[in-house]
Amino acid sequence: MSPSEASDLRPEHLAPLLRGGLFRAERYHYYALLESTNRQAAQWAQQGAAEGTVVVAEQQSQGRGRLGRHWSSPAGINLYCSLLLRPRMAARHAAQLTLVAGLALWKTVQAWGIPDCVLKWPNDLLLRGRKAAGILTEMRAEGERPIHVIVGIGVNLNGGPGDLPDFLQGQAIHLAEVLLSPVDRGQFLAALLAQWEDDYTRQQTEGFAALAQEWMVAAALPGRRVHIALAEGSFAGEAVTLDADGCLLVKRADGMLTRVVAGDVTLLGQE
Ligand code: BT5
Repeated sequence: MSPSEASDLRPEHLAPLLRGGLFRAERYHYYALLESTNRQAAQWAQQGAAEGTVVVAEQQSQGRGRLGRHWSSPAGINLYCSLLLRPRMAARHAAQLTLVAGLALWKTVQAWGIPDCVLKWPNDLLLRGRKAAGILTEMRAEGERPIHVIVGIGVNLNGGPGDLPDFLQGQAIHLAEVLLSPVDRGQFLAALLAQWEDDYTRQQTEGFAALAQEWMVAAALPGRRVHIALAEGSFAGEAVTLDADGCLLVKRADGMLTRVVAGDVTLLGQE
């Protein structure tokens, strides 16, 4: 990693790129090394930090995925960032924010000149069938009211296969492997934050339904047959839409609508 690659997420580089709405320079916190940006953002939240606080680290020693899984976070090449939100919505709908983040990320990657990326419900961005990014949403709530929500986004940007641990070889990919040139991490983050703010504002003012169809398109799902693997078994059907809880509605062959709360969704060939 060269110093210039390392420097482009530093506040002095990023501040002029931020457009100054929700995500302002004074709410941007940059670290060389953290256990987890989500963890640090939660600490800021407990101390009363404002919505729009952003935590970024060059490297994470205990980057987190869902269900206690690990997020590989080598230094200086990728993006590890967490957004602190104080949304006006029911706590049970917080999974929508994972979907909003995915949509904003998908649009940002598309605008970067990578048209063949696709969202995988609920929290992955795939490129050429491999995982390029993941989202982890964590919440503290009192009853039905979220006190804060942390949306953590990890994007593989400038690494190559040699930066991945053995167990991720063939499963993960970096944007630069597709672009064949490095991504300016500061520009990418600023674009992502601007896009996130637009989509989040829509979700907060119009409701998630205003974004559901866009999300379905970003996941290449409308009208597609999908295979759903659940803990209790699997089935195939046609993806219909996302409901207010962020669950995927799938129509089975017998016409029955099934609500997928947690499961693995695979696209089947067009029939
Ligand atoms: C996720 O979990 O995909 C959510 C990842 C969120 C990471 C960000 S980084 C900033 C913020 N701070 C944190 O501590 N976390 C967030 P999940 O769907 O559970 O996927 C985890 C799985 O993805 C692992 O079990 C691996 O198989 C795979 N994986 C781990 N690191 C990866 C990487 N860098 N690229 C692609 N796949 C990876």
